[in-house]
Amino acid sequence: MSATTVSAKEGHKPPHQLLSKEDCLEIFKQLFLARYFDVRLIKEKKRGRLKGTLYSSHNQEAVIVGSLYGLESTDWISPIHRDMPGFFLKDAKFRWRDENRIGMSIKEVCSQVWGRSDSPGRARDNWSHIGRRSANIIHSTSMLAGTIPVAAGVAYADRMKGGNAVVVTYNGEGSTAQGVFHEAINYAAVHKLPVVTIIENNQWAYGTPTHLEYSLEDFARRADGYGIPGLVADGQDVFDVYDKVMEAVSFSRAGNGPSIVECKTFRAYGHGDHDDDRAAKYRPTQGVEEGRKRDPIAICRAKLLDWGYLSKEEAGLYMAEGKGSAQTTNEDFPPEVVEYLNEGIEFALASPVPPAEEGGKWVFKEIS
Ligand SMILES: Cc1ncc(C[n+]2csc(CCOP(=O)(O)OP(=O)(O)O)c2C)c(N)n1
Ligand SMILES: [Mg+2]
Repeated sequence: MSATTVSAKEGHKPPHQLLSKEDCLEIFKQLFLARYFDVRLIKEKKRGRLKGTLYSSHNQEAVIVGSLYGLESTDWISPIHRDMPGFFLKDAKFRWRDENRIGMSIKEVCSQVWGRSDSPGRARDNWSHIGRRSANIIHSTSMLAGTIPVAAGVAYADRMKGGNAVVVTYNGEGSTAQGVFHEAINYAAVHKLPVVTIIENNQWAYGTPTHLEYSLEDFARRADGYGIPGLVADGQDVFDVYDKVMEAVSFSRAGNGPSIVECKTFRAYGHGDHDDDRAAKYRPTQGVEEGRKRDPIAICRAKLLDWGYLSKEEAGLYMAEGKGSAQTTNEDFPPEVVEYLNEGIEFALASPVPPAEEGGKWVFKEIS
């Protein structure tokens, strides 16, 4: 088996060709949902209803949607700061509102973002610092690459219990320079653990461009040092992400061990919204325009048109691509997308902010 080839079978069909028309349309809608989450939260902050830093996944939605869509409910994920929609898109296929699905609801995610009492973090923190065992979501931390060793442990435990779960971890390309990235993947490789490490190569780690992060073109080549497959996906094409992640997941599920999938994408805005103005200065305008050009919603729409899954009229109904938060309106998104997020935001706004004197509660073990 070559380090780059997971499935080398002759005549092997790309996994997306086995998706139904309904699946493809659901994937398209999920791209809108992920984008809407982003632009709407920025609007909420601008109108003064939300505080805290927002880490935009604008233009990176195909990585999140395409990697999650083919997973089993029992699989585990570890989203981080760039992957907020992943928390509510896990196991969401055709059942966004189903309370029995294994993932988080939009209400949980919104109340976390708003830092309210009913959130998983009970207002002790906000944004992505959540996770839950029963949701098969590994708790996100601020320590880059810090969830990969946890993922290896989760995979090991599941295997000992006779399970067949695969654990998918999400990491920016910058985090691959961390020592723990190497240690954890090496451990997973040696023990043949079913851990798929996604590298979201959005070309920037805060203010550092990729050529100052790594001396090779493809971060997927990091895999060569561990003797595991390293695949490269077009991170703007949700179906290519789906194909590469599904190949990696099948490889792991069959007992062959871990792999890396690099998804090439582009960070459309600043590192967080606090960095938007600065990023406009440290990044060349032409490069930013170039990087934003290949919008994942537009690329998916063109494919669905080509495959006959959308008529021209249907394809033109919602045009969210290429627009920043200030340019979009609710009419650019399917109504069910707007309704779903509205439910989350209303829940968050109705949830109380805890009194300040409760701040230390649940932080340390209570000894009575
Ligand atoms: C170990 C560690 N070092 C530094 C930081 C500060 N930090 C947070 S995000 C970030 C950039 C991450 O870049 P990348 O991994 O490419 O992810 P992206 O934000 O581009 O999605 C840095 C330096 C951190 N959280 N953890
Ligand atoms: Mg990055």
